[in-house]
Amino acid sequence: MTKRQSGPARTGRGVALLLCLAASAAAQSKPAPTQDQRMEWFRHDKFGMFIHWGPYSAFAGEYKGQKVPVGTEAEWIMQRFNIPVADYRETARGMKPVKFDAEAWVALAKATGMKYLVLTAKHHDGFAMYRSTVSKYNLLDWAKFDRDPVQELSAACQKAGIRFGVYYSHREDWDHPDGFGNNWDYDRTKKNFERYLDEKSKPQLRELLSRYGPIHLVWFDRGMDTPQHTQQFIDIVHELQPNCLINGRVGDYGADLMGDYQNMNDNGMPNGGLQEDWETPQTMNTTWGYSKFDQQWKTPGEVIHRMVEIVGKGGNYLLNIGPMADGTIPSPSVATLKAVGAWMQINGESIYGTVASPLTAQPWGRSTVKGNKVFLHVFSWPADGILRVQGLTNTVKAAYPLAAPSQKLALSREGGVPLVKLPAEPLDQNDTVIALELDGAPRAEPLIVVQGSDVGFDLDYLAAVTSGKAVKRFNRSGKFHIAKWTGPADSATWQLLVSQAGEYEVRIRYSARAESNGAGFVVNIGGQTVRGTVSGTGEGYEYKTIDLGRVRLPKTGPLTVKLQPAADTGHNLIFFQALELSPAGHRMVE
Ligand code: FHN
Repeated sequence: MTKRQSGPARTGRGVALLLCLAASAAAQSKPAPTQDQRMEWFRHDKFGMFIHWGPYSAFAGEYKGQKVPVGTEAEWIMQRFNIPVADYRETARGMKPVKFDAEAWVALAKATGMKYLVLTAKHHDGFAMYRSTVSKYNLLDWAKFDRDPVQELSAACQKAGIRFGVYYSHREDWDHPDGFGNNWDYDRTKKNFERYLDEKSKPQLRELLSRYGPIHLVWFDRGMDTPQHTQQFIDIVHELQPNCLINGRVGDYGADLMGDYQNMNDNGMPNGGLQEDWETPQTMNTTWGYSKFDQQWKTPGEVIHRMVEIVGKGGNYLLNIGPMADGTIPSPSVATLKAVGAWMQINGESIYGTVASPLTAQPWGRSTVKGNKVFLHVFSWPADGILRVQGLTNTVKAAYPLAAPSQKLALSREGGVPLVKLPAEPLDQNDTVIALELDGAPRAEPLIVVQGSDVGFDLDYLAAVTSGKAVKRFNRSGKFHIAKWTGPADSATWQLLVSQAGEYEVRIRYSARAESNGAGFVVNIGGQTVRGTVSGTGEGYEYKTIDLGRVRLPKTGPLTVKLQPAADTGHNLIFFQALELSPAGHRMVE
């Protein structure tokens, strides 16, 4: 017997609506997560899968006999050959990914040791890889393929414990008459960008964030024109999914970071030292979208070495696959990912939850750090079987290969440098990881900037020790700087070794916004004070070199240089690039 409900009948849709309302009420009653809380998983997980997949995959790098050159991006084929919208749409109509298997893709990511996955829900070509009610130009309505990859991947990720994210090209859209980028079909002067944002970009973002369960990351690309527009996209994400992260490319590349973390340029690798959260998107060959011509695949060793370098510098690695239009993942990339996964199975502890290492690159490899352990990644096996850990000042309590923890390795010290007696043979041809247990958090000898024969010093972010709020950052236009200093407690200090006494010219290289006009800073050079006044260089990142006068360095030997704001400003003083000390009359090369 069926029990009759009292009150209005609950249809399936009615129940869903009630659940939705209850969920949103619960979300509203909870305080919004702090940025640190939102970032927790990202800081731990380190390694993600990027997937570029769309109608460009069907072109596979070729249009009417014209080939996208290897080394360039096959997903840009529409733009490269100015393919008319009507033509491109015909190819998009033929997209039938019958071999697409969300669970297999997610299983591959998981077996590789990746912890998050980001799919191109819409790339610059404007085609949605999910059922969109905002635009019929999507895989289901346009190509009549009756499966929704965003839905299937989201479900498969949830099942496998992988965090799911979507890439959404919010500014660039070559299909929409008002979107950015297509000036071959559409007249640039007649475009109403605001209309594109309101009709397509923002509503599609809302769809993605309200239909597919938890979205852990929205990966925007190519920036946005104004901070106001950027903020509107950020607000949509925060309104619909308060825990969701937003990558750095959400905003204008020439303006301050508005996302949760910074992105390097494509395949970008910083020299190190960044004091912010960052991620680098990287390719497996030389393109993001599938190209049948590009066979320049990275080897498992190259992928592992890059991962270690990225993670050892404090970043995240978002490694791309470019499936074919039918859903097949190119076999060379599958083979590489499986080999990386085998290494991760044994050595994942040296990657997940680690932080940047204070040690610089070593002749034999690199290092990563977790708590009181440093993981030595041995890429090339020392001929004498002794690992010299340059710069590490801690007492080493124990050493063992991560692949064989019971095999304790003999320790000694030579001239203050810790030595580890390695096993007879590498345990892994690409990277044998040796764990060192230390007496505390890893500490490194301070970096000393040594003077070249007669060229003086270029004191940049890399060799600086920052304190207070001053931090080393990347600017998305490809440059590194120190920013966020607002008062005298925020500083950068360098240790130098002077080999030539005499008269030196002092210059500073920075970019500054108009708000800093007239603010002062102080450079202390071994007890001598040089003062400067900031003059704005423009709204973007226009680095200028400014003369600060001369100092006399009376003797050779160690010298400390310190830069700090002269007074509290309440905002970032400058985007500092370098202090130059050059023997009088000698200008440094920029
Ligand atoms: O233009 C895109 C490109 O096609 C690709 O999506 C990469 C991935 O980081 N992002 C843009 C270029 O920076």
